[in-house]
Formats: sequence, C-alpha cells, structure tokens
Amino acid sequence: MERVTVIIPALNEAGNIKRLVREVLATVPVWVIVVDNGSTDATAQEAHAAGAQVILEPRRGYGFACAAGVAAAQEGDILVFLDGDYSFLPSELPIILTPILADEADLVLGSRYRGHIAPGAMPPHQRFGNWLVARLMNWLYGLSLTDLGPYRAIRRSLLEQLDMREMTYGWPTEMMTKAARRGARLVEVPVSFHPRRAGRSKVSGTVRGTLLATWFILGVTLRYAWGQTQKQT
Ligand SMILES: Nc1nc2c(ncn2[C@@H]2O[C@H](COP(=O)(O)OP(=O)(O)OP(=O)(O)O)[C@@H](O)[C@H]2O)c(=O)[nH]1
Ligand SMILES: [Mg+2]
Repeated sequence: MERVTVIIPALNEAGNIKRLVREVLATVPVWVIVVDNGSTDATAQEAHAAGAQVILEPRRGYGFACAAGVAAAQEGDILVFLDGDYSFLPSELPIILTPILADEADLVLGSRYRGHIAPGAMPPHQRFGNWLVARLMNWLYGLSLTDLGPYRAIRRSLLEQLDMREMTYGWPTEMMTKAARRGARLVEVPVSFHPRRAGRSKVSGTVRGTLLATWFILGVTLRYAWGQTQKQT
C-alpha cells in the first residue's frame, strides 16, 4: 500500500486551515503536513489542533513552503499539494489520487478548466494567463494540458529527480516542465475551484502578485524548454 502525504503551504490561513485539515483527514487515510510560511495569525495552532503535522518555513515563498513540506514528508510515496485557502476541495482528493494509485500517471494535475470554476473564484486575467501558459507549455513540451493545476499529486521518486530550484511562484511550472522533459506521465483530472473561504488574496487579487507570478511562470516555462534542463536534472 502506497503512503500518501498531503502538503499544505499556508501563509496567514487561520480562517481556513482547521476545516481544511479536518476534511482532508476525514476523506482519505493520509498524513497531513501544514507548512507555516511565517504566518502572523494562528495558522500553526489551528492546523495542529485539527491533526496536522506543522512545520515552519520562515523563508517567504510558495516554493520554499512546498520544498520544506517535501523534506518533512519522509513517509510519503505519493505527495499531494493543496492550497491552504480552501479554494480546492478535500472531497476531490480521490479524483487527484486515482490515476497515480492506478499507476497511470506520475504527476496528476487538477484542471479547473476541465472541472468547474465557481463565480468569483478566478479573475479574468488569471483565467486567461493560466490558459495561455498551458498552451505555451503544450507547444514547447508536447503536452495536452489546460491548466497549471496547483492541486496535484506526484510520485516522490519523480520529484526527487527534478532538482527543484524555483522557490517562489515558479515551483508549479518547474515541476511540470522538468517532469515533461524526463518523459514522465502527466495526467489531468477535473477539479472545482472556489473563492478563498477566508483571509486576504495574496497573488491573483493584487497587482504585485499578478505581475510577479506572470514573470516567474513565463520565465520558467521558457527557460526549461531550451537547454538548461539537461544540465540541471
Ligand atoms: N502567495 C503566497 N502564498 C503562500 C506563500 N507561502 C505559502 N502560501 C500559501 O500558498 C497557497 C496559495 O497561495 P494563494 O495566496 O492562495 O495564491 P492564489 O490562489 O494565486 O491567490 P489568492 O487566493 O487570490 O491569494 C495558500 O495556501 C497560501 O497560504 C507565500 O509566500 N506567498
Ligand atoms: Mg488561492
């Protein structure tokens, strides 16, 4: 039986994390790690109270938080990444896990475009940007994806070969491009996407977050297409 660890990067998600962790634990038998990325609210306490292992990563950045979760997840053969703002549903974990448990995928990506985007969940610029980068990635890497799916599952053995370096916004795209370059099986499944339940928007809802994310995501998508991958992986 393969062991599954769910990694939740969280920055000031006290209003969401308890319910999220509880629902994950009630859905499937998994280990849950919440990486507190220097929150100033009660994220760590709430996550602990809900039954998660809590680790602290003081270096700010989505990629740093995810990498710290991976380092702590020694028991996991399969690692799931789930946002801490309750925009993805724990009840859809089985959808994310099925292809990888059936050995039909090495990296499963939850696509919001194949699934459902609730009103107000994704501003138009993010909707267009994600779609565009997915198309670019398809063209550069010979894939057929529709989204950049942060809700995802990957085999630890594959992730360990990827030599991840993007420690901020580029982490999800680096994982996809490097996995594709290695000939891994990338499979999309439909998931639903909802407005964050509580707390403040940090990326898509701010101009700074949107610009930085666009810069890093596009940069990574192009950079790993030309040459660098052979040296780095
Ligand atoms: N933005 C951001 N998110 C982080 C960081 N570290 C951990 N996270 C968590 O990563 C997940 C995704 O970030 P979000 O802020 O939801 O990013 P988003 O979904 O693009 O945008 P919004 O939901 O509109 O803020 C959330 O659970 C955050 O709490 C960080 O340094 N920056
Ligand atoms: Mg969010």
